Amino acid sequence: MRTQVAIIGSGPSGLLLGQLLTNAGIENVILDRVSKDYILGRVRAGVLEEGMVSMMERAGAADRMHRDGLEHDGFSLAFDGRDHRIDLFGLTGKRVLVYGQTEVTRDLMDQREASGATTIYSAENVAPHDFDGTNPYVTFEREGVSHRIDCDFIAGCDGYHGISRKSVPEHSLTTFERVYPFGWLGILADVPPVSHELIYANHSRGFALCSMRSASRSRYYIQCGLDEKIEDWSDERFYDELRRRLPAEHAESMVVGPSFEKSIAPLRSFVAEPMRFGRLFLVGDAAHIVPPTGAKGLNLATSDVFYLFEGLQEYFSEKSAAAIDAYSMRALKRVWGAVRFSWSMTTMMHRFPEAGEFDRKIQEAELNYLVSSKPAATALAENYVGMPY
Ligand code: RFL
Ligand code: PHB
Repeated sequence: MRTQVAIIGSGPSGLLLGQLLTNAGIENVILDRVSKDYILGRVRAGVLEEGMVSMMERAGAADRMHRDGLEHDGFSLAFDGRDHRIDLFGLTGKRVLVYGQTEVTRDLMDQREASGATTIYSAENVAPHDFDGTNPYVTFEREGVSHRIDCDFIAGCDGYHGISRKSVPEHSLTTFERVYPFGWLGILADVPPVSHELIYANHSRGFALCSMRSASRSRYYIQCGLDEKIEDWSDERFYDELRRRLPAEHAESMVVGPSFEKSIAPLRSFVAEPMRFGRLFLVGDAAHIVPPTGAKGLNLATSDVFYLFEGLQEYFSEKSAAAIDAYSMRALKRVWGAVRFSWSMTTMMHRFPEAGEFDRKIQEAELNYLVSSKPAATALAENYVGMPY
């Protein structure tokens, strides 16, 4: 088989890149090691920046998102027993859209199917080859048969645990990492959200986040130790702990109900540089991970796609490699901005096991500064709604 761009990974990065390429008449094949249903069963991000919303529009996959997504003008920082609202729209003129990654993925899969482009699910032993030369190719197995796809470029959209980054010789890669000493225990439940906007709570018992997927579906998280086991967290225990970390008005009015998803995610910051190796490009989580506190992971994957799509389009239509050559530098500049923001939100909102009284006082002072200074709140808000591409 031959194609112009072989895309490894059918998460949001791979699907979005694939759709933009297809719309521009550039042939591409997507390969994923798991099934479509497995991918649609994953519960991840929920907050989309305006840049991501316009990328979904460019992909032609925005109808359901506009119909069902919830526009949010602000969110709350809860500490000292009360809410402090960050007026995103008032401070920046921009909003965010609350719409789950699962739905983004479903919309992009539907659009891809409608446009007739090829996706190969349940592909085993996917491997990129010869990307340092001019004739790269990808091999994989399916139902015991080996296959080869020759291509002009390979896009590694296969997430943090994928094969693309691991195929790059170690000496060509520099990595930067911070692992946080806690995780997030999250649940999904069909109960109305405790508030119409998101609440990020800093509490002496640990961080909590009240988010949502719709007016009748809530997504709640609490900071937990890395040694916690899901089996030990009944819904009752989870809600009790969540309520203790929220201002009284929310704790009292919270509607509880059975969860249908419960998982623990560790928190880390990670960047691999550069993001291009000859004819292989790393995109999204394959190149970088941010802790979810700033809601940036999915949005960052999208800006990578934007820069790479521009590069590939310029290459195929104008035979110019200038934008491809600039891909890594342009993407990494925005990546580090989001890594810094996510790290600072994480540091400001969580209880660190090793933190002493001094650190706690600094955290309090920082939160008080944020909610009493318009320039400080604006800096937070402009990062939250997303820096321009
Ligand atoms: P994805 O979504 O991980 O998709 C990668 C795809 O590649 C496939 N794959 C392979 N295919 C072929 N061969 C291989 N060897 C392969 N290895 C992997 C996988 O099956 C998968 O389908 O990466 P992508 O597209 O770059 O998208 C990035 C986003 O998914 C990610 O940034 C966010 O979801 C991060 N994230 C969150 N971000 C937020 O903004 N808010 C959140 O609340 C939030 N929660 C999360 C998260 C990420 C999580 N992960 C990665 C474990 C919660 C979790 C649990
Ligand atoms: C979510 O809804 O899953 C979500 C929202 C905001 C975050 C992280 C996760 O910062």
